[in-house]
Amino acid sequence: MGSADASVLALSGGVGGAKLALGLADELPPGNLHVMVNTGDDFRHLGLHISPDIDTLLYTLSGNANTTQGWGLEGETWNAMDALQRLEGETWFRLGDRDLATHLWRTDRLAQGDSLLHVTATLARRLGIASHIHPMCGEAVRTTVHCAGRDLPFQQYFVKEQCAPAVTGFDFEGIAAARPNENVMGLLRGEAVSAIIVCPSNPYVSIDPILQVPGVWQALRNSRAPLLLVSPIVAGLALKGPAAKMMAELAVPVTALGVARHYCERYPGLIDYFVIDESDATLAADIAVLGVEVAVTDTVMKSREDKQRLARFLLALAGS
Ligand code: FO1
Repeated sequence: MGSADASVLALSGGVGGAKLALGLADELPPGNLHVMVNTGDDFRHLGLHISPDIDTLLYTLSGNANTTQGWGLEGETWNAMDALQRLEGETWFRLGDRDLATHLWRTDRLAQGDSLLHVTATLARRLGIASHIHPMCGEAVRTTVHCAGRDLPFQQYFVKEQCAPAVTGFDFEGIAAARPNENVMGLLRGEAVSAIIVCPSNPYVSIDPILQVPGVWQALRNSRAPLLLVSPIVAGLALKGPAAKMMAELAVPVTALGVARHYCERYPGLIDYFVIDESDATLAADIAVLGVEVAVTDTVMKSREDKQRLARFLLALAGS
């Protein structure tokens, strides 16, 4: 690290990724963090364009996230949802009163021809965020979850059915026609990136969609910056969300080794450092056989200090 110009590129889904992004933003000079965010969870609901992972990043980095609930804004009120319920409208996906302003504004800007890339950058600036939040692409990519006998749009699987159906696979509709975020690709070409950090997000539905936008994982692999990936599985459990349940249903060992194999098989040569929790230290030798450096540290982020400590560890590792 060292240079004030050195940027860090993080890849993130929602909650788990946003925690590390917050730690990185705290540790880096303002404006030096770039986060490339999954948009496979995006969907249209009640006529509005919802970008859940982008909004989790926006609300977390601006200090407004409801961290207990895991999504939406702190101190939210629900008058619109209550009124919608009285009208017997759809309320399974809950949009808070202030959160609604984000979706209304975004939907209106997109309808006027603005791009998701520009709309997101403007939202971040207006929320006072110095870091750069980059949707993985501007085109619509929609994650479909294949479950025994039926295919579910992501939010129906995740929110309406509470991740209960057993999964058999995933598809990212529209991905073949997607073009990677040009700002991120420009950053990678310009060689100002000193580290690429894959946050501890869900491999299947948060990080895979980003890496599978045509050209993205190859550009990351070809970058001179070291790529560090933090395992989202710690001691056989996902710290947040359905990753562990999905792995079990796909008959993948629910361990950091299972995660490492997933990435090393699909994206050969991508990972330089695979970062695991101290509780998984015994897996280090088996992971190293896959051809990556293994680093062991406390990866569990409960407090703000935990997030900053992990960020410092990763930045030091990238500079070593
Ligand atoms: N998650 C829920 O579990 N229930 C909700 O009602 C819900 C509403 C919601 C509204 C806006 C938004 O940006 C996100 C919202 N989420 C909700 C979270 C979201 O569906 C998931 O956390 C992500 O898609 C998974 O990363």
